[in-house]
Amino acid sequence: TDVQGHIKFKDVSFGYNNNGLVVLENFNLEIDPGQIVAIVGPTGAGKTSMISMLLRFYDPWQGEVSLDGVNLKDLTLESLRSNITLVLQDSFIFPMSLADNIAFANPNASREEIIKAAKAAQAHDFISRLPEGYDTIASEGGVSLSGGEKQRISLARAFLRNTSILILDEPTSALDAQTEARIFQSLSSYSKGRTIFIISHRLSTIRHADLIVTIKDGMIAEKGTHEVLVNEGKVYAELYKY
Ligand code: M5T
Ligand code: MG
Repeated sequence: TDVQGHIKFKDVSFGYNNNGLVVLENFNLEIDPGQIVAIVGPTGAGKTSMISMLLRFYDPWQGEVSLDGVNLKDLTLESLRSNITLVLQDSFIFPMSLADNIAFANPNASREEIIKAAKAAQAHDFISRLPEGYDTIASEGGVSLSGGEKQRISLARAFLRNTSILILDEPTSALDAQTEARIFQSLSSYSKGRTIFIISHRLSTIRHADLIVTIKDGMIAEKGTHEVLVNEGKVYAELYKY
């Protein structure tokens, strides 16, 4: 069940039931496949909430989210989630070899494919420097990895999973700016025929995204390329100053 990756939020209103507060209101966004879309906004703006609806961790109070023209509610969770890969800030590393960690969702992947994914995630160099390389056992009695190394392992895992939709929610927060920029370059070639969402507070990283969307007060404040938004001098331009 391969999907194109055409995503649409239509008149979505959403909040969490614990406090009744509205997080997103009249939220409208349409994304074509093949785009790298950066989601930007102050902390608490609703960025993670928005992508949580794509995986149906939560459903909208009103309006609908659709994939290739089909309301997400009309898809099985299994088919939806088999087409979406989500990488979060806190990466999960299993107590097994680094190769098996990267191939966790693709147990039949070849060593070549694993290395290719690791290279794209800027993980290949540090893995190669370990005495046991890709056969190094992570954590629980094995080697313990730094936060940034863990993030790169989970990015490699995500690249290898090879789904039409990839969502990165601050997955590079522990990396230096240069490594993050290199990963963004890999993303550009990886993005062909896919839809990629990237949430990052480091705006230098996402300035080359095809589309930058800023969220403020539960709504889309503006969208466009870096150049356009800087010139508009509103939310994005303000965030970009710091
Ligand atoms: C948006 C509230 C949160 C904030 C707003 C996850 C979660 C969030 N909230 C809840 O009430 N319950 C929850 O389970 O919703 O939060 P967000 O979508 O997490 O914001 P963000 O991703 O833009 O912020 P950040 O800090 O990751 O940049 O009012 O309290
Ligand atoms: Mg968040």
